[in-house]
Amino acid sequence: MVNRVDRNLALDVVRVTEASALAAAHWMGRGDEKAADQAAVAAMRKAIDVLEIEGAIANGESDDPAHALHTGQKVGSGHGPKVDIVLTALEGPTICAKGSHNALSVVAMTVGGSFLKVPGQAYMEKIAVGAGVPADAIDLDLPPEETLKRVAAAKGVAIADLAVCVLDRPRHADLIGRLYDAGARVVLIDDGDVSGAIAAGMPELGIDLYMGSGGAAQGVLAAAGLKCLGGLLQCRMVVRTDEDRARCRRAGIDDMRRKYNIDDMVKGEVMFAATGITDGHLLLGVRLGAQRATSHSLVMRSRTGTIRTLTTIHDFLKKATPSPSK
Ligand code: VTB
Repeated sequence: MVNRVDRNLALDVVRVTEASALAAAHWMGRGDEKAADQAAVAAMRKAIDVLEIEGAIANGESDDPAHALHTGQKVGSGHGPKVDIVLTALEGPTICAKGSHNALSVVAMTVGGSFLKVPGQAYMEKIAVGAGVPADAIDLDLPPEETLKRVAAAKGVAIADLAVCVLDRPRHADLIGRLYDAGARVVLIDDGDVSGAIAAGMPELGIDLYMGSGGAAQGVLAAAGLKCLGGLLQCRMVVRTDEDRARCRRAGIDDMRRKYNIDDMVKGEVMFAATGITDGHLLLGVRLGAQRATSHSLVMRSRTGTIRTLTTIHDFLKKATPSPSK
């Protein structure tokens, strides 16, 4: 029974990420992050409520109960299986506003499992790699040079052949310098570390590892994607202030130094769907035309390991999507 439910749902879920991606795409390159985000959130909420599920958002877009996709929000028709959900209607509002790379819409669901609850506005240290690397190569307490050595050995390549994706932030200056000194290549991204981390799980994308700190909710989304891909990810909360500590406690996290592996963040089988908004490592963005648009999505299930890539043509004459000009 559960099998059939998650089989059918996986393809329903991609309609949700398509809807939010299309809505955000109308705001791509318009310099207005807020409008892009609001459009994506409204479209995602509308589309997700059509699903025949009794859904609850484990990590939403906000902790504010007034937000349409807040943590704890019930979504779906209310009839159907109980489903735990993590999502982001627009991962990378700044990228979308600037017309830059790696903006995505993402939804992951589990029927009968659960996701690690993390506070909003929180950060996690992260390290991700694809399948085929032994689990002990990935440990946040290892120096980056040692991680590179272990991953290169597992892949049968030299460190110079490895490409490491890192968010381009001043806080990563030391890490980036050490990666260069060790001989690795560094692929710097402006935002969008869900895309960067999951790309490390897909060998053909030219990213071997993801390293650095980024949004905590994005860490759980990446865990869902990498679980489907058989990759490895380790995350740990970044706790610098008393307020960080209090936020973690409110989310139910008491051990601030705990290192979370994928199965600690995503319990049970998961379905994952993502649609590209702007071009990125993982997916092409939406192509908007006058009467139609093309979107590119990834749909995956951890139970079967099936990875589907979907190119969808949307006909605006038959099905309207919200646009800023209308
Ligand atoms: C990253 C990035 C996201 O937040 O997680 C980032 O991948 C982390 O925060 O797209 P900082 O920008 O403060 O470094 C996002 O940019 C989402 O806002």
